[in-house]
Amino acid sequence: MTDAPSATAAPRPDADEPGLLRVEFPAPVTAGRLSAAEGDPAHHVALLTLDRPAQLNALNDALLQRLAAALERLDADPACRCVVITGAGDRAFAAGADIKELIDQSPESLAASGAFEVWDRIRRFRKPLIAAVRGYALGGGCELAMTCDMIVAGDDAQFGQPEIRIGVIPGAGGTQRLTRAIGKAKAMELILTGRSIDAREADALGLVTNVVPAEATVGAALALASRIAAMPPLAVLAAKEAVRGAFELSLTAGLDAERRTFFGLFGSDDQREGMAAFIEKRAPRWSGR
Ligand code: CO8
Repeated sequence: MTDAPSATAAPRPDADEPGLLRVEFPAPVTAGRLSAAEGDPAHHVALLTLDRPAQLNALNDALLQRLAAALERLDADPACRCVVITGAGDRAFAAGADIKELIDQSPESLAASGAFEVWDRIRRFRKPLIAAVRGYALGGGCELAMTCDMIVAGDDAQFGQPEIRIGVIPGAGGTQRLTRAIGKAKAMELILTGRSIDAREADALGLVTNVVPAEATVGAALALASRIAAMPPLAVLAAKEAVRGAFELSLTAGLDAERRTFFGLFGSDDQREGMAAFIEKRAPRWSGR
């Protein structure tokens, strides 16, 4: 165990605990996925691994701070075009916020600590974010997966918001994101009873992008990320922002924003290149401008 949970400690600095988060950029080679070729889009994909397997990757403050810092670095790095987040081991993406850190908190300590602002930092990440979920994605773990833009689920995945069973409610977006993802009737049932759902039910409810055999989860998420990384980078950022608008804006405001963004892309080199390549029947070469 590399990190000793502390119920009352203030947020801890990013650098003093090894092993909380593995950052691999570019993501590691998996059989046949990453070629040595310069233009391979897989070179533009990063893999972040929540790394507390003995605690089922429970999200303590130090881990979340490190995750937010890693995402901020990758956001600023033009070589990175897409990020996959997964959990170490085969039992969990993350089994929730670290209950051992939460147990002694008070309304005042939670409000004063600013610890939850880390979720806003994660949410601000501009590039596509894919959760590769094996095993438990519960509580804050389910909320982290839902903060991502897509979820690739292994067939052993379990999603749920069990906070009600320990006397609280979801606190990092679960009541809002789960309800938007699967609708009020189902979200109410899951949040009010704490029942978990398996990957098949999550798929049927529209919570996840796809379900794959458990061992193939990270590979499938990296392959999806590579397909996205092959797309023109500016249009990818614009598309993510526009789709997010569907969750946050009125229909009129969302349609306005989409139109403005669409028009704006006609000032990019990649728009001219993409359309010229189509007409000339050749592969496009994206400049990201
Ligand atoms: N926090 C801290 N430790 C945990 C957590 C957790 N959420 N989940 C598992 N662990 C630890 C266990 O304490 C245990 O450690 P140890 O070996 O030292 O006792 C180890 O991980 C293995 O867990 P179990 O022995 O319990 O494994 P089981 O296979 O018996 O059970 C379960 C697996 C069903 C997943 C079980 O561990 C469980 O119910 N975990 C808690 C799930 C939960 O309630 N999650 C919600 C937490 S509250 C929350 O997420 C609120 C979010 C608010 C905002 C987020 C802020 C960061």
